[in-house]
Amino acid sequence: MKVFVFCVISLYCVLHSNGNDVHDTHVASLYHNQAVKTRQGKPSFHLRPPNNWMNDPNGPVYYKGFYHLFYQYNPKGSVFNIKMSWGHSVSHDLINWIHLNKALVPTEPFDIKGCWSGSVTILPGNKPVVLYTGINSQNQQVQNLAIPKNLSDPFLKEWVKYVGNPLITPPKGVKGDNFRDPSTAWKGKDGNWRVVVGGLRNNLGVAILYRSKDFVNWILHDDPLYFGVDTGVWECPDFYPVSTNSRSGLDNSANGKNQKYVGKASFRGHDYYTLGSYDPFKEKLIPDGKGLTGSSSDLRYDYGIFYASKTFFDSVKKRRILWGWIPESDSSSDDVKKGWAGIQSIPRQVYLSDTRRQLVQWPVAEIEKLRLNHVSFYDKKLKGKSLFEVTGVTASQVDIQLSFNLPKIEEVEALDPKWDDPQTLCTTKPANYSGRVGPFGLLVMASQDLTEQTAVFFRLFKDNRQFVVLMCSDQSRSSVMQGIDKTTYGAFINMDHEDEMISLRSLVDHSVVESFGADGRACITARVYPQFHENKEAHIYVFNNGSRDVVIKTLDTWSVKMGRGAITD
Ligand code: DQQ
Repeated sequence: MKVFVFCVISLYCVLHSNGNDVHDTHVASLYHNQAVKTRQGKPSFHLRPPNNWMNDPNGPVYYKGFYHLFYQYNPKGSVFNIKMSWGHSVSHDLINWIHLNKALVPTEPFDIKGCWSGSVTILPGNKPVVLYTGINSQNQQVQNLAIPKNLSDPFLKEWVKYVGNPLITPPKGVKGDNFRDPSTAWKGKDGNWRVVVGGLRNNLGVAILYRSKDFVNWILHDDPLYFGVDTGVWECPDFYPVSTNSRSGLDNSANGKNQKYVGKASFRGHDYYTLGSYDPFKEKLIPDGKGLTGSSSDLRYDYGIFYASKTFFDSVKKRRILWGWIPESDSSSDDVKKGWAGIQSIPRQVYLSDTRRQLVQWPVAEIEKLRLNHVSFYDKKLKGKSLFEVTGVTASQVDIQLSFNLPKIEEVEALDPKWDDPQTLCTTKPANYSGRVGPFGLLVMASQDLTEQTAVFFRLFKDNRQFVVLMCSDQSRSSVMQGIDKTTYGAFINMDHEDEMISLRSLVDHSVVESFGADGRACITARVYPQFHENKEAHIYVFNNGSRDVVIKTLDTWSVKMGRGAITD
């Protein structure tokens, strides 16, 4: 019976027993009829393997009808171990997943101590290849190549490591344990491939550039493509063009007129990016601002818990999609008890904002296929110091979207110039700290008596005649349990003069709360583990703890059903 349940739920057996029929309608209806209840904390529509530890997304790519996501995976348990493998899942719609066998495991002297993060590049003739970091027998980080065994297999189940590995070893000035995570490669006008590898060189965080004619022989470029001072080692660099006049994505090798570039690096627990222009002659990303410094003024993909992300160009739907690792914030011993740790974010479409000063992120439209039970209303006044419950949806698996009218700027408090760190401001002014306009927003994963609650909210300020919105995710009361990281997160959102309202969307999936402020101009992801949820259903409230009334312009919410391939008990 257990084996049967595992087969139905993971789809593993569907794939391995009846000729890869992933569109099997019978199995699909089994999924769709499942109750939305799962064990406490276990997400239902976020991707993770059936069990064990997962971290970074690796090599996302579209190939012959399927999206592939590889990921850092410890097959031996639910805690990190350097001897990582590449887990592998495929999907025809980014939402319903099939979990496959591991794609790469440590076997050779050039990766015997671990197959670490890397990327996929599609070579001419639609040939995907993997560049990944191997931890070699001397504990050095080296860059390796792997190719699919059978290009006619749309699942790309088997991968062959190149016999000439490693292709790249740590250059001068880079220690063997500070050199990793090759990016997707791009081709310059000269026909040569380029790739960046993260590292630390002479105390600078660096995206180290290599060039190659044949993808096998790589030549170091002396200067990094971009770098950061006082940031520590860079992990998982990502470099790609974005269109300046459309939301469509661009191929990594695109080099037309209307584009800017994104240079991203993961360090000190966050994913920072800069926008800029790319000088292909000097091989330099020239940042629009100060570049990457790791300070609170840097742009971040997500101001909560989200790391080691990677993007890819979806050549079918012409969009760029971002994945990030969302770690747990409970303890390692909890993870051992649970038997799993780490999930992937909902894939997010990324594009340049109209101001061209930042990126905007929005959950891929496919997630809307999982929506059930629409509840909505419009133009509702929410008096100061009041709240109401949103009913009619399953509050632990919910997609909730609302917008608030902005008041007259005269009504708003001035932002003190000393308040330059949004996370500190959210921590000192949490959800129960009343202001003039705000805090207002959502209480999610809340117990009925509100003893446990996660607050995602806005607080409005002005800087001269311009609105500055503080967006917060306050986990301080998310659980009565101890041993959980309940850090509060915050971000500033610069509003445009024309803005008349501010929107908030939260995707709540048991222990995950992914929130998108101002149509995706700021994102905050949190993990929460309320105790009540072991036995009772969650509640969701809209609240206003400011002294002034606010007006909810629109509220739309849906229960979210389980994605096919989601893991339950
Ligand atoms: N995780 C991988 C490394 C990478 C780090 C190891 C980032 O390749 O630098 O699992 O989370």
